[in-house]
Amino acid sequence: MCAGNDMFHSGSGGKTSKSVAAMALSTVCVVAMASPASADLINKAVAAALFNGVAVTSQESTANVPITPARRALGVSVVAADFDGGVDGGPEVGAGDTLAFTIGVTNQGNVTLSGVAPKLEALTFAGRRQEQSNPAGEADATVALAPGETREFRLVYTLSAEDAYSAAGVENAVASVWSASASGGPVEIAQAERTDTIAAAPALEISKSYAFAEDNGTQGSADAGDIIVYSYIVRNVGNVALSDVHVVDRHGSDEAHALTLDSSAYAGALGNGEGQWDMSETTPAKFGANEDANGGDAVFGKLGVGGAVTFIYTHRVTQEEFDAQ
Ligand SMILES: [Ca+2]
Ligand SMILES: [Ca+2]
Ligand SMILES: [Ca+2]
Repeated sequence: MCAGNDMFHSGSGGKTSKSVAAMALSTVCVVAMASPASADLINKAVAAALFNGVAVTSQESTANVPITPARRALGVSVVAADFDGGVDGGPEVGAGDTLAFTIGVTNQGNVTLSGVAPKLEALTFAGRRQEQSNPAGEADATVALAPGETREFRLVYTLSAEDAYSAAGVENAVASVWSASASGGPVEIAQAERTDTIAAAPALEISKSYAFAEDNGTQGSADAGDIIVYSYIVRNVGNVALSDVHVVDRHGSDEAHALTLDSSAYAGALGNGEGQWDMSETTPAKFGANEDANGGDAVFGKLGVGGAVTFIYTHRVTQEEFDAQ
């Protein structure tokens, strides 16, 4: 590199064969080069001038400047982790929905690094480790980072049924550990950790139907004394298991209700006779199991996600109920 003489920096051994005044009329060239095998920045300076059109040069003056050792280091931070429950099915977070991580990777060393990418070290749902490799996204991009530079990567993970339903409603049950990588040799990396919660979304759906077991008076219409079999299919459409599932069916249009059929208040045996409740599993749970340890009542103990149970009540229409319409 060549510069005006005001840029001249003296090192050691800066002798010249001509006066400083002569040099002031000319330029000073400083040659700088770095050797990868050396920890020094090698400098060789030569002074040059003219005297009556004839070149005058000095000897070489060397001043090797020690350079800072190369340090390859990446810092990682989890900038954000966003669940999208609307990808698959309802708005609650469940199977097929996504968890998008935004990972910041910073070059904390003093040399440019290439092939930089975030790396998922571990992802657990309610303590169960997910063995999938990196989530889909920009992790495969080959990125170069200058010292001090940060790049954010977005990676999208798709939840399995087991991921979603084992962790839903459990505080900080989703845990991730992140690091990063770069090409061209070892890199110092400080890992980053984060925990997240899949919000519980308890939800039930009921579908009611009826059929006449005894149809007196007007056919196909309820008369006092008819026997109607009511069926209620109750489905868990949320993302968490539900306990003590039962049906409350209020007959009559006024506030007092002429009759309330409440399966949780039933103390008799299950069956299909008049005045009896019956109950059975209709659909297995998508995750976990439907469980009803206590079979002696008309309350279903635990309905798993996606599971359905059918309640049946065999009812003789009362005069009061008929009058209340
Ligand atoms: Ca969903
Ligand atoms: Ca009838
Ligand atoms: Ca029960």
